[in-house]
Amino acid sequence: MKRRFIAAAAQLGPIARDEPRSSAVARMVALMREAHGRGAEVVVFPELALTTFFSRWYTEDDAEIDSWFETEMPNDEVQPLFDAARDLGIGFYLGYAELTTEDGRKRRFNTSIIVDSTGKIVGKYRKIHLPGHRDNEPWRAFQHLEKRYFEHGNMGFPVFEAFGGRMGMCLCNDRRWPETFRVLGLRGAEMVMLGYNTPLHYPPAPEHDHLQYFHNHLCMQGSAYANGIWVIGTAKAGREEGCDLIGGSCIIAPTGEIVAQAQGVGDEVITAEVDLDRCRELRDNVFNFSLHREPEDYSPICASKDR
Ligand code: CDT
Repeated sequence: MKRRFIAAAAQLGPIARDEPRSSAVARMVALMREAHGRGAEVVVFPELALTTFFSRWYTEDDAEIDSWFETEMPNDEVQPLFDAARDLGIGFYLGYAELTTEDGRKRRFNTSIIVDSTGKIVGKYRKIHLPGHRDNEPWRAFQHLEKRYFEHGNMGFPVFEAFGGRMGMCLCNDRRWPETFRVLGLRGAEMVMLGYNTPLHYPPAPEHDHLQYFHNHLCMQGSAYANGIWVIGTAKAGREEGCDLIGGSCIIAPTGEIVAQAQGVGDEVITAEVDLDRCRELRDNVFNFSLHREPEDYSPICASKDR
């Protein structure tokens, strides 16, 4: 595939608690068709794009938790998205909740995949920075129980050859951590795709609520620039089960400039022309890692913490 192509972010508006996956998938297929109509060859969907953001509710009921997860990918309900991708010849990134058996036990991950234009899964990532808390905290207007419902991702930050270049992935809270992008950048990523579900209200520090859109773009733009990579960030947005999620889906050039941005908080496609060779503008110059990085002075970054 050529290194210059049109990419899309396909923002989703809210998904209701009782909305079936088939409906979310039909919405995504419609967005994929629109993106394809605008010439896009890659489309990025949000984090946990098949269901409502269930981490806002506390439950101890294992069966209820499992009901939010996928045991296979693709499965019957998601297959239409893979079929559309193959028919249109378009690749995509998708976030979903993954239930699997590994090391002889049941495991749950917040996962994303890259699917190529033939409908084949060519990359997988499991979220590393899980925000929020483990136990019920009734003082909050809503819970954020990712630490309860998901395990820490066990795949590191891999980079995959796809779409004519080197692709990295991350998920939501990962984007706030410069380390995410630096590891991907060191591995040669030229584009990082990510989906997010970010409430407008942050219960532990509500004085930052008015900064949610700013912080969203700040971290992605800064990391795009500091690593010379394209970033596509896609929201699930709008008022979902009484909880407002930010929009602001965007495509960011390696210079840190936003080159396309969603205008609303509903289902919306944005597109931009991406030239992967533009990464060189940064990576051959101000962020030439082999010439200018000083890792000997960065050792605290890699010191381990008590888990
Ligand atoms: N999904 C996700 O990671 N959301 C977090 C919310 C803030 S932390 C409770 C985020 O970083 O956007």
